[in-house]
Amino acid sequence: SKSQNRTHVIRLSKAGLPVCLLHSTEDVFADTYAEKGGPGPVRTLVWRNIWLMVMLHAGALYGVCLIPTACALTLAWTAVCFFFSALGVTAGAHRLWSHRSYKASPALRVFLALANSMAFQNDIYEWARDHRVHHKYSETDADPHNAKRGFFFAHVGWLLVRKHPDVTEKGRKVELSDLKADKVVMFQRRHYKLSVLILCFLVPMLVPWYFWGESLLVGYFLPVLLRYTVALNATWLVNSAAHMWGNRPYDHTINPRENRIVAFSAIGEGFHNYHHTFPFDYATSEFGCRLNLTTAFIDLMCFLRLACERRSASKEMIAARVQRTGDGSVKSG
Ligand code: ST9
Ligand code: ZN
Ligand code: ZN
Repeated sequence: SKSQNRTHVIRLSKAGLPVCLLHSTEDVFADTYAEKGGPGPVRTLVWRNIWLMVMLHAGALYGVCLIPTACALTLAWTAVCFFFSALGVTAGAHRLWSHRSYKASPALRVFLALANSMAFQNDIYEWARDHRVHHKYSETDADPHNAKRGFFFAHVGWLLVRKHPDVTEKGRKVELSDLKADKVVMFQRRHYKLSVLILCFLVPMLVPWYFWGESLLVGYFLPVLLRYTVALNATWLVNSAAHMWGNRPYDHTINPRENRIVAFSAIGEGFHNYHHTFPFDYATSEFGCRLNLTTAFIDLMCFLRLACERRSASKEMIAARVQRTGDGSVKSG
């Protein structure tokens, strides 16, 4: 279609290399898909997931009650675990593997895959597959966490029911060959359960017990359950809050918004109007490291020669887009 051609030209002149053609349009909104309309398919609740999510959040609340009894080092360790697992999602599954917004050395990819298992948000392959479908079919039945179905569905409800058949149908056509060719991604997928057991549960719990004599109870409820639950909700806020509240300086025709509270809690992932407009930009924002620890991390990795080829939208491209489709609001960098 016309709009896809336009996207192609932009992406090509930006990256310059035909290599990027392979998946260059996989994260760009496709206006060719029409929802079938009429009554939707039945919503099938997955009781196992509902039960696990309720238990997880109850456990996290108990973790909050245990905070006064924890060693200071355990609290610091909980924050460290939050930060590493967040990076595994933001710098890893999201900016590297879903959007290919920069290149990472094998050593960095191994680190990010380990951090990603610590985050326990589905393996990288599944996360990136769902996320490419989210960008391409945003706010339609084929969007795994379609925000048109309300805050709760976009936040966590989508993980508690069977997927809409359009998600799977459209998802099958999305280009994933780059992920299949990535040995680190496929290794993590093959050994996902074991890696989650070790990195999301055992390591965060046993480190405080072994090194400074924290109780296993506190080790389980703070750096494991509370940290995991907070990171999940921070992530989900990008799908719920940042698709509902905030301004739209880059494109007022789409739902995603600029939300600074989400940007802060999701270490840089709340500039969501910008991100859906320029999904290839490694910073997910035009304001670099502002409220954006993930961008600072990727910059540090480039400085250490562990990453390279950061892609970003040019000042001219942004200004032209703001003129053409922005809502005229003051930007929230
Ligand atoms: C979690 C993920 O929380 C969170 C992701 C959030 C994304 C945010 C994005 C925002 C931007 C980035 C911000 C980062 C901020 C980070 C901040 C950090 C502080 N395409 O799924 P199944 C096929 S996970 C193509 O079982 P059901 C495929 O063949 C939390 N095909 O469907 C598949 O088989 P396989 C923990 C697809 O039965 C088969 O269908 N995890 C696609 O409908 C069956 O798939 C959980 O809670 C597709 N898109 O079940 C688990 N999808 O995979 C939750 C499916 O083998 N998940 N297929 O190839 C489940 O239990 C199930 O998926 C279900 C649906 C019940 C939800
Ligand atoms: Zn989104
Ligand atoms: Zn994205």
